[in-house]
Amino acid sequence: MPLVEISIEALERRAERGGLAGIPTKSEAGQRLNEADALAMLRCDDLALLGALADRARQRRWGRDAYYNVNIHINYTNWCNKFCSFCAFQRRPGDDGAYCLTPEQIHDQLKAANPEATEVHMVAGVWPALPYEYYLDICRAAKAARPDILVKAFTMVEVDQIVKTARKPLEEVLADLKEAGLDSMPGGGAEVFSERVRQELYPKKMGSERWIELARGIHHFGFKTNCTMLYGMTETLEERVDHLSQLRALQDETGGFQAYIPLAFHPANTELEHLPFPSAAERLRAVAVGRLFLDNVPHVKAYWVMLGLAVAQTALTMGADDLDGTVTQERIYHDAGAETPQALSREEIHHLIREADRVPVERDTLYRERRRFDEARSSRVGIPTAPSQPLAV
Ligand code: V47
Repeated sequence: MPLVEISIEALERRAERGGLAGIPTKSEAGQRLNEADALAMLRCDDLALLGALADRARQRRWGRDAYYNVNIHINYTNWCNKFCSFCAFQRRPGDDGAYCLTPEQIHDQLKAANPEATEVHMVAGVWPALPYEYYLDICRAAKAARPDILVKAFTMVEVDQIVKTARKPLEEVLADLKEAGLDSMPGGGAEVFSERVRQELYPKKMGSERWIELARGIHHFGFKTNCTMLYGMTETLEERVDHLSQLRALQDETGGFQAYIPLAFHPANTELEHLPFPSAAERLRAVAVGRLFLDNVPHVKAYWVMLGLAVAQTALTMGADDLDGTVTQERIYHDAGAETPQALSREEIHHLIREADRVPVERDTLYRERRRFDEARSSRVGIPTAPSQPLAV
């Protein structure tokens, strides 16, 4: 029986047993959940119930659609002076494996990359000696190689450095970046907005106030961004709730976040290697709670690179409506031990989505629909039949 036919009374009876009394009624009525509700949901081990509630909220907004895009990741440098304990990607110039791509290299990589890609996602480490022109040049290089591609680049941490390097007001920097080809921004760099955790694990990175101030300025300027939460380090559940609450409050003010992406901490090759990778249940809970609590953020992304394919696919039935994209060449999570493939083909993404009983919808960076693949298994547009074997996870 489809979940939509389960009565509120039945959901409430079950919610009471799971410590979530009242949450189904509020959520179904479109009433905002409060911080105590969020904490109860993060503590709740009735994942099936949470998933069902989140799925109903997703379904009211997106029906059976599940989004993805055809994208390319370019992590333009791993030089970084922030030395965050959770990061396996950072290097100092001269270290083994350290690199910084020139604009020409970025141009050439994009020329050679999947011709169907509509987005390049460029994020990297922070290195103050890189000149202001470098950031403009890499946007220009991307557009020169692929005039039709949308450039989504620079987390708030990178923007903070770019503004310092430019010695100009944020608005002028954003205008320069826009002219150079920037179209939107990703969601990273927020980590978790707890001053206690920041002092312990990433003291050189800016605090939550600056992150919020930059995001506000960027949204007011007119760029859309995403938002994230890096969870599974040493933060408490209360600190996770506070983070989500701050994101929701900013979204009420600006409406500039397109998608929320819960980022599960990958400990391999980091100073926090002793910590466990969040369990599949915890990763799914993070997706479901994101959907239910962040009622004003339209999309919840199941970023398959870090969730794993099976969990990302299941997340499509527990609140997520987006799988990110084909993601060629990602480095940040793979350096931290992610065992997911380096890229997925469009066919593999369609297969994951269809097997979750959803309809693949290709979007661009700004969530404008490009193509809907609502035919059964074979395609009108030449997409081969999905593989009959389950995908490796
Ligand atoms: O800010 C770094 C996180 C972020 C690790 O907006 C780690 O569409 C887990 O934000 N384990 C960058 N996470 C990536 C990012 C992102 C990814 C995909 C899509 C979008 C989007 C944004 O990755 C960093 C940090 O929070 N991170 N190291 C790690 N070991």
